[in-house]
Amino acid sequence: MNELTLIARATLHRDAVAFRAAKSTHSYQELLDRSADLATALLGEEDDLKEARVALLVPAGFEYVAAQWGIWRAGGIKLPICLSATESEWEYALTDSGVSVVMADAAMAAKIRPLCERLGVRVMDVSEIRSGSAKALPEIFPDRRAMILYTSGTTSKPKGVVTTHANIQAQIESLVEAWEWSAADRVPLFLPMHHIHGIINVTSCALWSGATIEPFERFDLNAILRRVRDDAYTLFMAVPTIYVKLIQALEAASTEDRAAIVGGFARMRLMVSGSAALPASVHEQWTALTGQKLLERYGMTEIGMGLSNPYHGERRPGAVGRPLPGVEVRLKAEDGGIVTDENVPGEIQVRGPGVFRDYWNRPEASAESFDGDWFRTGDMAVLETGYYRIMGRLSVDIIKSGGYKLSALEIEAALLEHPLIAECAVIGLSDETWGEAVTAVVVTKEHAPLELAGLRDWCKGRLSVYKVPQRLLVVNELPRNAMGKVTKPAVKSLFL
Ligand code: MLC
Ligand code: AMP
Repeated sequence: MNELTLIARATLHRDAVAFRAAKSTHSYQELLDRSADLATALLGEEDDLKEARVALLVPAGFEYVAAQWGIWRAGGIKLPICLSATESEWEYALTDSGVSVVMADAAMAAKIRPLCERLGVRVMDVSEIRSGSAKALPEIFPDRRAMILYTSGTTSKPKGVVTTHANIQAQIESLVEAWEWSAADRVPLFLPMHHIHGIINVTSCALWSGATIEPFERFDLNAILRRVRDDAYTLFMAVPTIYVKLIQALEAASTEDRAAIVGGFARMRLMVSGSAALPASVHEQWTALTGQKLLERYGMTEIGMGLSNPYHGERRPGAVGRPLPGVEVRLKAEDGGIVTDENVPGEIQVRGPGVFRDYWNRPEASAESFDGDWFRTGDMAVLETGYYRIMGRLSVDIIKSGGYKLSALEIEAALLEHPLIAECAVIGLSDETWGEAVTAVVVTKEHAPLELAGLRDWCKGRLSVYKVPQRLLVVNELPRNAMGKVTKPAVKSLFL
């Protein structure tokens, strides 16, 4: 069969349960059949979508993956978009990537249709696509482009990270090997499906292995804890904010409930944390509560996963371990030299088959992000007794909140539209639950008063919920250097 390996492998587990949800279960064979139907519907009269961009706006679960595989089997590039984004965020992603079709479930189709009509983009409501009419599908070679994920960074607008099928396969194989995924695994899926953590680490690794995924439409803490207590899972993957929320929930539970839930966590074979720094204190609290030693790993949309504590061996709080299989990592010092010694900091640079192809339609940004064939992550690290430890980011304009990467510049651009804001600087301040809290420091026009609650209300509908400032400081002027440029370290020091 001329299929992509991820999809061909489903034939090894035809009757196994791929998705188990409260109301339905779906086998791997159903995934193959449904994705063929959706591919056929997408193709219409064509033989191959030839890398047309298809946006995906379907909640996590069977239908999401069937649509994802359908796009790939038809030869398209999948662009997953955030279910809770604002209309202007959707518009940016659809126009920047030149999407021709949006695949959505009935509810999301209704929401996005007015925008699509304005943009001249077709909406395909997957709930209207019936089964049974699959046609011959094109052969897809691994060097074809497969996916675009929008990522925020040091530019005010997000950039589309393009990965090929070969990149995706390399990212999956690395994790399946390192963390010993198998068909016996059962994993909950509650992370957003427009980022690699949910798409690759949870869903694609599980499906590669013949494992079972239990999807939740959102992070529904109580529903998840009920299933943990039923011993529903062997594996658990989450961002640090979720572990903080789980600790709070366990501490608030009755002794009896806590013991039952902790038992479920303790019996899992592996619990992973990543996407943002896991404070050593949270790592230690989790071990004290459940007996589980979290495995912390480091990754990025552009590279997949790069560094990981070991599955067997020491899992060190505060550290991210060693390079994963197939990944090469080096540290580049500020003076341009390659770091060869321990305890000397440098920028993490990554090379390997999992590293992305380029940023969509941004040749300059793509060229700048590589140092030869090494990808420049913009994260600083140091090697300490054999393990890497992340020290922070080179850019103060990148904020990580709840595991989401946010651009301070994008939030500043939105805030400057506020009728009372003359100038602003957005920073991330350390926060126990969210890792960093989006914080706005503003100068108002004619010193008009401005309250956080009012600002937050104004932001809703303009910025996704996690980009809305959590803290606000109104000042008479922003700290500037001798050149008149706002200096963010000085802005941060206003809070000390
Ligand atoms: C939401 N809220 C926030 C917030 N996000 N407050 C502060 N900071 C934030 N970042 C507020 C909302 O306004 C709301 O307030 C309340 O919290 C509940 O909102 P919610 O959206 O329902 O929250 P919840 O479901 O609890 O979400 C928390 C979360 C979510 C941690 C589950 O943020 C999440 O799924 N994060 C994961 C993101 C992710 O997958 N990142 C990976 C990127 S890939 P109110 O007042 O209305 O109650 C990557 C590479 C790699 O990084 O290495 O993996
Ligand atoms: P994203 O661009 O959303 O894929 O986020 C990638 C960024 O998340 C990285 O560049 C790091 O800054 C951060 N990150 C991911 N995992 C970790 C970790 N374990 N510790 C610290 N930072 C992390």
